[in-house]
Amino acid sequence: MNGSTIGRWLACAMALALLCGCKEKKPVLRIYTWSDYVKPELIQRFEQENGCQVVIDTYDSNETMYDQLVAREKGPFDLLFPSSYMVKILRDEGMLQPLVPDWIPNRRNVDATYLEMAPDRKMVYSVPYAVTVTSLGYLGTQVKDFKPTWAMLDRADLKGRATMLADYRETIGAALKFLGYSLNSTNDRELAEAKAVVLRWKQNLAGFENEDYKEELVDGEVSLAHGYSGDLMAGQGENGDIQIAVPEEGSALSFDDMVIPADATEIVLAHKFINFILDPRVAAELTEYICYLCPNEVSYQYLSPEFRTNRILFPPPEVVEKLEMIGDVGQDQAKYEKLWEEIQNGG
Ligand code: N2P
Repeated sequence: MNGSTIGRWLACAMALALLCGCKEKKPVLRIYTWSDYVKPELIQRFEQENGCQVVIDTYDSNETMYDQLVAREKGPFDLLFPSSYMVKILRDEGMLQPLVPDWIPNRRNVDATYLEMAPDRKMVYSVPYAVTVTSLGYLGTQVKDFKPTWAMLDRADLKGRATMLADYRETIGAALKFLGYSLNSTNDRELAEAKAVVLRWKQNLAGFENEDYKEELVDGEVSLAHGYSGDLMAGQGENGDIQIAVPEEGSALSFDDMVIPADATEIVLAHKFINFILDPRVAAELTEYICYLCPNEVSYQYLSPEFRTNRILFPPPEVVEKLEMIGDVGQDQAKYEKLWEEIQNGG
């Protein structure tokens, strides 16, 4: 066989392999999660290791995700990343399936301190993905005399240069904390007071935003933003003037968890994904990319000193004691929805 015959055979073989490859249908893992919440390289690694395709769709709040699931306009999905209070709502409504513990051996790496605070401590339906400490981000050179207090949102010199989250449990929660109440309050008088505070803040704000505030702070379009800790931290990487503080009146602590919906089809692959994320080295890589702590105790040794000593990722005890987990308020969720509608329409 001469060189050109071998060449032709090789070309044929390659074409055949390509053809077979195209015909072979890869399983597709459909993920519905928050924006900027995965590291693309890790997704590629998972795809390669498991011979699958991962398709990601994003949402900007728990409530958007819930509404989409109910409306069935997207999906079905194989994995969701709701906050713990929303996990409880989904579970109570029969929208989740229990996890198979034996398929997630890396569950043992989850940080027990965080697990103790989680509503689903035994990880029956959910496994923690990342922790958020809701904070205030601000531009150090633009905001004079910054004080770590929600009262910053009242500052007249920041009129039109501040934003708050378009996430009603967070924003009404911030007002409740400012007033000295629980951010899970269901008391009508306390909620009415909180509404009045948010309406007052609204007069001073550029708007309520869940995603755009990060770039706006980076670009200096706004000087103060109520935001999710990791988004603010990631912004610091782009603009070194950004500072982050947790208001002294206290703030929200939330976990986003990995859950498998009841109508998922790639159940084994979804478990493999959860187990992959819980691998200590993967978790450390993810923490450093998304800037939210993956509460994986074994992973902490792999974090760079800069991340390991970060006070937003690992808040000191005096901050932790002021944080409160956003919890499910049951039927009273309707009160929050109504209040939020009034806030959006009023003022
Ligand atoms: C990611 C926001 C996720 C944090 N952009 C909300 N808990």
